[in-house]
Amino acid sequence: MELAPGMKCVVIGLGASGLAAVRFLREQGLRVSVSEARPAESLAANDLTLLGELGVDWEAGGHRAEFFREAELIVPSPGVPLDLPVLRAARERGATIAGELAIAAGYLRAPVIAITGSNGKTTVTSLIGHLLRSAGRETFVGGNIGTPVLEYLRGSRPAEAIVLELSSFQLEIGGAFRPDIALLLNLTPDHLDRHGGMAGYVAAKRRIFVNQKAGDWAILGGDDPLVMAEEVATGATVFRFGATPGCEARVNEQGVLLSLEIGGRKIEEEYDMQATTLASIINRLNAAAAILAVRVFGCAPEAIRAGLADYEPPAHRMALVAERDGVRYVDDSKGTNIGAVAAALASSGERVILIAGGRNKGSDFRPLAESVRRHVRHLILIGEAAAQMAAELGSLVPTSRAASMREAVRQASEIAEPGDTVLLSPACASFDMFTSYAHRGEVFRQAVRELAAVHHGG
Ligand code: UMA
Repeated sequence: MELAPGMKCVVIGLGASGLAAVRFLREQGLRVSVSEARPAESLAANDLTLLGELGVDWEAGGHRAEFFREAELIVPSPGVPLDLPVLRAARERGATIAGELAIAAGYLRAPVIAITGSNGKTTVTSLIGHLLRSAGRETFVGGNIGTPVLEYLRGSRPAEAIVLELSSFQLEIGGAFRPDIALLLNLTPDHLDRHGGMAGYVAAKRRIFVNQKAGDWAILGGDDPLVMAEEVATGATVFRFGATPGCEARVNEQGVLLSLEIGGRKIEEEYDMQATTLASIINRLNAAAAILAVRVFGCAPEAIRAGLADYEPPAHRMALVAERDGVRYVDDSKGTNIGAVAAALASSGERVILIAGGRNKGSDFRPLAESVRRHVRHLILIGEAAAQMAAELGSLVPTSRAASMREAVRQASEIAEPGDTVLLSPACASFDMFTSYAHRGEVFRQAVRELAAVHHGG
C-alpha cells in the first residue's frame, strides 16, 4: 500500500510486530500513535522510552474511540481480533486497515517465499532458509517466527531471498502482499476462536495465493483433502508434495523423488534422507515441500543435498531432549493444535506418555481420539484445558492431571518403562502457565534435566 509522509496512523498492540511497525512507519515519515490493551504499568519502560524518543503518542488500558478518530491508517498487530469496535468504526468511515504484510508489500525488493499451513511451517521455513544459505544465497528468514518482516525492512542488508513463515492472522490483513513462491502445507483446526470456525480459518490461509499471478509458484500439500479441495485460481504454476501418486515431490521410504518440468526442462531427481535429521515421515514431507520451493527458486541439486545433510531442526519441534533409562523425552512444545499433536504421535511409536493441555484456542479435542488410542499409553494433562481434554479423551487411555510441568514430567518418569517415549505435545497455547511455547519447552527440558540429576545423583 501507498504510505505518504504525514499520514496519521495508529498501531494497535505494542508487541514484537507493533514495535517493528512503529519504527518502520516513523522512518517513512508517518505520524504514528499506539493503542495498547494492557494497562500502562505492564508496559516495558524501554518501549515507552522508545516511543518518547520517536515522538509517538500512546494510550494504554484499552482502545478508545477518540484516539482513533483522525487515523487514516490502522495497523493491528497479528494477535488483535479484527472485530474490535474501533476497527469496525474505522472501516465504516473508510480508514485503511493494513497488517504488517500489507505494509511490507510495497517495499519487498527480493523474491519472497512464504509458508503457511497448520503444522510443519516452522520446520519448512527454517529448512528453506538453510537450503538457500547452503546454496550461497543471502537469505532473510522471519515473519511469524523470529524477526518481524517490517523489522527486516528497516535493516541495511538487503537479502537475495526473503523467506516468511505466515500465520492466518497475518494473511487475513495481508492486503496486496504477493509471494513469488507460496506454500500451503496442510489445514487442520487451529485458532477457530479468532476466525469464527474452520471456514474462516481456511479462507485466511488461502489468502496466501490471492495476489499471485502467472510466473509465480503455488506449492500445495497434495495429501491434504482440504488443501486440494479448491483450485489456486491465480495463474500461478501449481506443484504438489506428498505420498499421493502424481505429486511432483513424492515422498517414499528413503526420501523424496522430484519429477517435474521447469521452464520446459524435465527434472527427475532423488533426494535420500535416511542419514539426515529429516528421516521421519513427517520430516520427509516437510523436506519435500522445501526441496520443491528451493528447486523452483533455482538452487542446484548438489547444494540442496549438502544442505539436507547438515540441517539441524528447530528447537521445541519434536526435539529429543534426553534418553534416560531407555525412555526418550521429546519436546514438541510447538505442537499447539490437534493436527500438530496427531503428526507428533504418528512419528513417536505406540508407547507414548503424552503431556498435553494449556490454553485451548477453541478446539474440540475429539478428533485426536484415534491417534490417542493407537499411540498413547498414558495421558498427563496440565493447564486450563485439562478438564475439557479429560472429558473428551480421558476415557480412552489411563489419564492423570498435574499442577505444573515439573510434576507432569515426574509423573511421566514414574510411569515410563524402557522403550517408552515421554512426549510434550500440548495441543494448546501456553499462555495460561508460560510466557510462550518456547518458555514451556524450556521448563520441560529443565524438568527432564532435574529428573536425570535425581536419578543419577541418588
Ligand atoms: N493487544 C492489544 N489489543 C488486543 C489484543 C492484543 O492491544 O485486542 C496487544 C497485547 O496486549 C500485546 C500485543 O497486542 O501487547 C501483542 O500483539 P500480538 O499478539 O500480535 O503479538 P506480537 O508480539 O506482536 O507477535 C506477533 C505474532 N503473535 C501472534 O500472532 C499471536 C508473533 O507470532 C509474530 O512472531 C510477531 O507478531 C511478528 O510478526 C507468534 C504466534 O504465537 C509466534 N503466532 C501464532 C502461531 O504461530 O500459532 C499465530
